Amino acid sequence: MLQQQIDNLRQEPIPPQSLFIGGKWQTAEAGGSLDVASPIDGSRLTTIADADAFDVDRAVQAARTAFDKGTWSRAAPAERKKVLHRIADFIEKHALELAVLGVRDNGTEISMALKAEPGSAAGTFRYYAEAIDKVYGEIAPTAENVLGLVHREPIGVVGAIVPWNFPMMIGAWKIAPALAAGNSVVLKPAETASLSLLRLAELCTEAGLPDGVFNVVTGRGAVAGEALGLHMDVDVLAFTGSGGVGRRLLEYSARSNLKRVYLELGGKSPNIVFADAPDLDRAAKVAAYGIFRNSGQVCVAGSRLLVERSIHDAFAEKVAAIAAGMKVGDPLDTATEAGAINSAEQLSKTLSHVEKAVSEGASLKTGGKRILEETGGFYMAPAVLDAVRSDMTLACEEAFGPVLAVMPFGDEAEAVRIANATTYGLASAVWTANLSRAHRMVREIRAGVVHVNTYGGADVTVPLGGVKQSGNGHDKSLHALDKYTDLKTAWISLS
Ligand code: TXE
Repeated sequence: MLQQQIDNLRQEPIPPQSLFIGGKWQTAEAGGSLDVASPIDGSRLTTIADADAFDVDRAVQAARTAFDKGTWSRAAPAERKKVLHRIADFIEKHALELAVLGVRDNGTEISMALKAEPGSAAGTFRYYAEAIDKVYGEIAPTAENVLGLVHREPIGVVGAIVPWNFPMMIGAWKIAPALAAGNSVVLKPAETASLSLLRLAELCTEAGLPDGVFNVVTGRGAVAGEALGLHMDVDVLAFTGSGGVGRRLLEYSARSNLKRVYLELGGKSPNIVFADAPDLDRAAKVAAYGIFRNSGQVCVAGSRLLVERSIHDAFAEKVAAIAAGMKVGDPLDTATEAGAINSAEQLSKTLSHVEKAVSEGASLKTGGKRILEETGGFYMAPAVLDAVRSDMTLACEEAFGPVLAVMPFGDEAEAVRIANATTYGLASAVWTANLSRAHRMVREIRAGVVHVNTYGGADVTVPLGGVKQSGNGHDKSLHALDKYTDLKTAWISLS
């Protein structure tokens, strides 16, 4: 039944897409467009508008006008809450349509996309809908003759730049708290994953979000993204993507209006398995799924598997066997466990990571080759590389594909050393039955999240953010509201 519905939706033609500015579809001023390739079979799916600085300026102006008008920014939080809940209702009502559209664009397996994309986006809108009418200001503990009031206000125009791996989920992590707090948003999706976010913008308007409060400009990062980053009237930039672009955004801010910049930049996350892990079979399965789902295109993926030497050989074999048995292929088949790589470029980048690792001395245990080439799509067999050392490229650089680096360690101190021998610090995990060791590891590992006896679980109630070069600031949880609100002090003399 579900498969039949998906198969019907996958046939639907996708018309050429426009920009969504001021609550309306608008063409790019210069008339440019970009082809969108299907990761499923390499065919031309549709086109998106190729926005330039002029279009970005129109979107920012629409956002600023809406903000200044105050219909949204000054609405009672309880009113914004109603609209945000309606947006969540609309996402849920159109969940399958949104998920299939997103998968046709980005290649994530539908079993994961359904939960992670519309599923999590709707939950995120509901969370911030419920949160925003419970956020209080403060009365400062001043002397008797003054009153110090601390107000929390929306900041203004938020520019959000998001990647292709989970466009709706990551988009919602930024859009929902920004809107809940009363800001206007201009969103720039990735070139290869714009479609579901354009549809989301339309649904937001249908749900009652005033025109101009949420705008979407599609196009090239180096053009539309740069214009958003340099715009003098954007107050906050919220970004998920590569470290290279993150650095540029900081430069844009410095060269323009010192807008605040929040970065989530991926990782090289260690998944550490001690010999006393409670259930090694489960640990092996979770380790494999923790890197290979969505074909490794996950910022928190456990891409370095650190295994205690006494169990290393057997454990690496187990993980390699699970990887070799994973069902990779058509992302719109509900049985598929790992879908397509998002683009031809990303596929070749990922394959070259495998080649380089082998040339530097790693041992390829399984996978690492392009598969299903006859479909025209971008598929790769999950790769497990053993005997990886911290000085190898694969241990240092994010492959952002289905590539697992296995690294043995001798004791707890060595595990900590290897785990922290990276410029990144996003996610991590430790598997052990020893409670004291688990707590010690949580303290010692420099990462935004440390999982214990699991990998990758989380929900909107807990913050996600990195340390070191994985970025700054947090998505999700009540803490995310700090990025999209400002504190204002009223100092009132009572004498
Ligand atoms: O990311 P980019 P790409 C990592 C991962 C991957 C690598 C490259 O290692 O292999 O980045 O992926 C916009 N000014 N991650 O090329 O380029 C771009 O249009 C402003 C980790 O897709 O960082 C898109 O909307 N914006 C990751 C967004 O930035 C610019 C998720 C991300 O694209 C721009 C994705 C510019 N000059 C990739 N250039 C994670 N943290 O989860 C590009 N963009």
